[in-house]
Amino acid sequence: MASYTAKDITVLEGLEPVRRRPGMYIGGVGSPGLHHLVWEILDNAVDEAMNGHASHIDVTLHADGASMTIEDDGRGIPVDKHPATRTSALEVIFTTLHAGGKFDGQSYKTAGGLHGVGASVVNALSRELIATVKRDGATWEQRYKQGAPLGDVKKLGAARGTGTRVFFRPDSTIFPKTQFDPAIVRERIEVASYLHKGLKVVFENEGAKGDEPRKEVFEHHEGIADYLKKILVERKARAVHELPFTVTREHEETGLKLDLVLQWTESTDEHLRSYVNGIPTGSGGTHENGLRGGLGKAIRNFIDTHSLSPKGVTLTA
Ligand code: 28F
Repeated sequence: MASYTAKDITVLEGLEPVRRRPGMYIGGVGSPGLHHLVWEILDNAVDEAMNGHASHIDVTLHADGASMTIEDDGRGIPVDKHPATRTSALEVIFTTLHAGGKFDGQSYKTAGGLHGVGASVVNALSRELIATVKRDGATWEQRYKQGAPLGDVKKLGAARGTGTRVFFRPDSTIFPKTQFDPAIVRERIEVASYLHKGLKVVFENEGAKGDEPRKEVFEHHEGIADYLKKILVERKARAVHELPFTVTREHEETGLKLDLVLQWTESTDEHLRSYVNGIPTGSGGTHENGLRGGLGKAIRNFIDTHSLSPKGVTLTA
């Protein structure tokens, strides 16, 4: 037990607890819980992009309004069989609850969790889920019902490229309402596309909720600088300088990346947003407070040198 520490433990268990007490895993079975399923799958695709392996994500809300397909052009979830369990990695990811800290001695950790971890929760709470992987020159597929595989991983035929696609239909025996809200999905995709510079997300609403079918492309090459511009327009805050202040740094020791944009405006109020790996870190946390503390001097200096004292500043980070 010498090298065995609590943080290395990976507990793998079946999905029954998820169906028995869904609220423990997705917060509840109302609208936020239903949309949580989308965020779990979308986050896995975004993680694959953040790790530098994918650049394009397609999100489709199907015409019935109660099923979705999310696809990335990443490496594709491995389909080979684990020698010890004789089960494919794909099946393990979709049918096993990952309660631990490491996976197979290799860490796939991101701030949002372990790579692929939420997929089994989505599967458990779906009446139908189809995982399709393009990898090693072929297309592979496995289908599930309420989290249980309907068969083995099947090789469907030759394929070009790589990637992962997940179709799922939430289970109406779990969720009283299974209709997704296109506006909620759209907003989440839009923010993700600003936070992850260069990521391209195409959102297709096939016509759910009686909407006209439409496709929207979200891609921002200037990342949070573009987000800041949009926020200024929304808040009707007029800029006092054209270009935002930007800080883009990578920490030498840890490789952690910092991305910061600041804009002074004529508005009297201050506005600050912060994220860690795409997840909002609200007021009162160390990320915002640390930034505020360090920025205080910079702000006072800017105000003094530009004689802006009667007016406020808008800070967006
Ligand atoms: C539409 C949702 O879930 N995309 C994902 C990957 C890629 C890898 C991966 C995911 C491997 C063994 C844990 C590929 N090649 N989109 C997604 N793309 N998960 S989820 O790996 C998971 C680990 O078990 C991947 C090499 N390493 C990782």
